[in-house]
Amino acid sequence: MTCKRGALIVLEGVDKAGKTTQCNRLVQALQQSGRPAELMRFPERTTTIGQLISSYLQKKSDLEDHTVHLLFSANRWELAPLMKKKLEQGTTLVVDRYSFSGVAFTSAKPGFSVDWCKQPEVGLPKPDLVMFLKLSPAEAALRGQYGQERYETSIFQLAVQEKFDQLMDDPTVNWQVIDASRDVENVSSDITKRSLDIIEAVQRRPLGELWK
Ligand code: NYM
Ligand code: MG
Repeated sequence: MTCKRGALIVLEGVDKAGKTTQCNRLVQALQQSGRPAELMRFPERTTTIGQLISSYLQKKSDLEDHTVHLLFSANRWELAPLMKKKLEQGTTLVVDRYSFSGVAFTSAKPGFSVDWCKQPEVGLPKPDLVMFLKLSPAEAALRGQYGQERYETSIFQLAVQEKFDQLMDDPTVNWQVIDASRDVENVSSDITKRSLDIIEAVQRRPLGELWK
């Protein structure tokens, strides 16, 4: 029997869209259906690089904007070998944010182009499916206050949403927009169905490289 590779599935969206909840539910649903699946997230705050990022996000330290962008990217690169290994072994990875958050958040800052922001991401494992959990700013506001971390303001999130819109206009990436305003169960079953389809489809397809 040939070993079927796992799928690389990413959930993206602005803060409060429900990514973390949906990633957890998806991993559970896949595991319950007998498919090997694991959760990953970026930033992965437990590594040495991740700790620098976490301290920056919590405003415990300041980092120059280009520097922090490259640290977010380095945090993905340091986990890329592990990701490839798990995918090859047949485990599907469900990832809470990826390069798209990296590009959208930094390019929402003044003086950063989308093109510059993409460069350090080129060649990373390419997601087989990126689901964008779409929630309007008005609906996000109904979900309560933003947290205390850097970037968690409605004005910045609006700029980030515009950058995501720009990034989604890219036929080289398998973007699928999910209406995240529905109740948790509806969103969850939608996401699970799309994931099962892609897991089936990628078995015969090699893993790609992002933006290459
Ligand atoms: N973020 C996340 C970036 O600025 N660049 C990145 O590459 C990634 C992956 O960090 N506001 C931002 C988006 C979020 C924050 O939040 C991480 P969380 O709640 O850990 O997903
Ligand atoms: Mg969060």
